[in-house]
Amino acid sequence: FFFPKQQTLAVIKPDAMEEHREKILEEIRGSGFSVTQLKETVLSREMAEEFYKEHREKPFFGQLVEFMCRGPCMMLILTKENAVEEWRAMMGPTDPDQAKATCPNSLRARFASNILHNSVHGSSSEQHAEEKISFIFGDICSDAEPTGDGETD
Ligand code: DGI
Repeated sequence: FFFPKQQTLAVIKPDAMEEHREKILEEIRGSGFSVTQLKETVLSREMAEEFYKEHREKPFFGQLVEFMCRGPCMMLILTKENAVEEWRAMMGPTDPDQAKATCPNSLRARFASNILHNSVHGSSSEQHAEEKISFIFGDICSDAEPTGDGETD
């Protein structure tokens, strides 16, 4: 089957940054994803709230936001055919207990501590990917704009 190239947003969450970041990056590259953008950032509370706004009404929203801004995250744009689905498959289910039972090779089965501290994020649809990529990387694109100091291309 042929799938068109697709982009997704991947995040290495604060719990995985110290011990597992390099391993996760290595596995991403080894699985045929191109890392087309990458940046390390500490989310502000406001950004974390906006990032997970779909979960605003959930009982775990407060702890989710707290966790996501407790330290640096690695933000990545991954490009590959069928990237959204393939990255979700590589992450495994949200809950690492379920991941261990059903997808023992997945990143969450190996690196996540619990359903909240679950190491990685991936967009759940192409539309979400587009929205979150411009939310996270929109500033980089505007930084790259000409500064208007007389230089032309
Ligand atoms: O897309 P996922 O990250 O797999 O899962 P999601 O979009 O349903 O939830 C977003 C994040 O919210 C998830 O990665 C961790 C957290 N979360 C989800 N369900 C629970 C949860 N946190 C707690 N404490 N309890 C939950 O049931």
